[in-house]
Amino acid sequence: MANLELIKEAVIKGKRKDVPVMVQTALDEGVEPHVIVNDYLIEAMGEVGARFEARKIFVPEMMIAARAMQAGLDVIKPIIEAQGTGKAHKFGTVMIGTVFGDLHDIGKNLVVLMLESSGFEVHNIGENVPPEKFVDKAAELGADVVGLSSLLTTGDPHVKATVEAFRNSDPDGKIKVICGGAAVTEKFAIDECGAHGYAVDAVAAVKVTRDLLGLN
Ligand code: B1M
Repeated sequence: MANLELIKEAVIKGKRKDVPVMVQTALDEGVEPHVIVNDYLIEAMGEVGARFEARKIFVPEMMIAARAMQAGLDVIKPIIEAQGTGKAHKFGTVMIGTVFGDLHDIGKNLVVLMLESSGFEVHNIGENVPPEKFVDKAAELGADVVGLSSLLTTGDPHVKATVEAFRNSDPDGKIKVICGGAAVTEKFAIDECGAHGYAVDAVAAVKVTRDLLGLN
């Protein structure tokens, strides 16, 4: 039986070649993909963050760990996609990006994956996205829901400015705006920025999206 703790350790140490092999072994042994993602890959990044904060590791090690995590996720992605509802393009169109000044993409990409496999048409507009690009792209794509991801507390003003830009361009609130990411709280997103929704993780992002579109 695979020792799943070793996957976590391998991500923390940035073993990009070993992680996919270990993840595949765990899958072959019947471990559920969401267990590997939530309990080991995401946990590993939490530990990486803690070590960075404690100045035990620095940006290069954090980057190497992120690549190892991504390599593990790449093994799991097709399985989660295949488990999807197969009803893409029927539930609604979601557009998602990481706010201006922020280059973190792993969590956002997980949210994209979960939404896609839950039957939404999802447009990932990338990272470091300024408010005006959010607004213009949402109009161009005919988005029903827009997701903002923010990992840096320095991104707070950009989250606020982006939500505000939607309130100005769409005063009736036809486009629902959801915020998430480690830097955002429900209070900040909804009470202080005026977003329609907040989601703590990728699973919650699907639930909140469904709620806002009246699908639950
Ligand atoms: Co950075 N980083 N980082 N980083 N990084 C954090 C976020 C940090 C908390 C680390 C720490 O100090 N403990 C800290 C922010 C502190 C703060 O603002 N309070 C930090 C910092 C400071 C920085 C730099 C400024 C470091 C520097 O240069 N001195 C720099 C900023 C660069 C920039 O963006 N301009 C930087 C750079 C980097 C790397 C490039 C090295 C790398 C990112 C690689 C990449 O994304 N491709 C990196 C990493 C890996 C991290 C940590 C360790 C891990 C992030 C991650 O991928 N987590 C992170 C520490 C941490 O989070 N514990 C840290 C796993 C991922 C699955 O979780 O992204 O939280 P997360 O996503 C979750 C939820 O948040 C949620 O669902 C996801 C799945 O459950 N979610 C949403 C996310 N978006 C959502 C959207 C939604 C709904 C839910 O709706 C729309």
